[in-house]
Amino acid sequence: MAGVLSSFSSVGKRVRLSRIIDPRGTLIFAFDHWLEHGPVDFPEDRLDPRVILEAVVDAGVDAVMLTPGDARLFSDIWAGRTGLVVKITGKTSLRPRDEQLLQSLIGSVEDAVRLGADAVAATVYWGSPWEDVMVRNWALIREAAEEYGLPALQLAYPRGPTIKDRHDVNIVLYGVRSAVMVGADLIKTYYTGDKESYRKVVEAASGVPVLMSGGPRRSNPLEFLRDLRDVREAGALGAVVGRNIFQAKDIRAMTVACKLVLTGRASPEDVYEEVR
Ligand code: FBP
Repeated sequence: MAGVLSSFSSVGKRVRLSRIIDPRGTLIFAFDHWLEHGPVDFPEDRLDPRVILEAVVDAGVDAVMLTPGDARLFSDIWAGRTGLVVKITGKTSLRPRDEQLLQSLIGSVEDAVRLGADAVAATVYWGSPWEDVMVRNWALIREAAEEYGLPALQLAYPRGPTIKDRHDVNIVLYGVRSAVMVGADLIKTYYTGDKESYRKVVEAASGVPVLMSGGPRRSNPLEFLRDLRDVREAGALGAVVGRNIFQAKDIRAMTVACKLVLTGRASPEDVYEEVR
């Protein structure tokens, strides 16, 4: 733990991060999809957010990442049982296509503090026509979070008209390097598809912990579990996963499997039977 945390001079940040970071491999559950994507992400039997959240918390994630409204509404599920990251930017998929390259402010650092959050999160689409707005918002968020000793996680997502392949290693590490330069305490970004290239991404972060963003559900969970193993072996801190968990056949089993693989306590093949 000291390794990851020692670079943080703020006592508050160190204490809060220690509540959500497992140095063996951190698993954070992302659950802002109703806002970001809408019903398309939720099959008939997954319409109730409480059922999903209860299963994931019960299975033992290190933290949940929620919007301010959901964090308040579902505090009976997460409080005292797991860490909380409050994401204070968002957008819907109902917007006109090109405006989906903007994440709007949906809350504040003070909201996160009031909710008892261990970190605050915000997205920057590096390369978007609205990059300027998101970077300005980020600067204000980071500064306010600093005041409270609250770690600031950036979802550093390269996305915009000049970007052909958002998983390209040079594009991903450009986004990561940019996130470091604007003061992110933790960075969540895309997987580049293999261990060697992800090592470069982790190196570009200059010691700022990197978490892989889960992405759309893989039809074969074994492939996803192998990615988790590889990102960990590449030196990343862990992963922030949404769809690959809440759209899994068995949410609880998939959560446990992800955690075991990320912490190196089981191989993807060991746990595959439980989640296939
Ligand atoms: P997933 O594991 O489902 O990809 O969740 C991670 C996340 O960053 C969510 O926080 C967010 O809602 C979603 O991905 C964004 O997805 P998209 O890349 O389609 O905008």
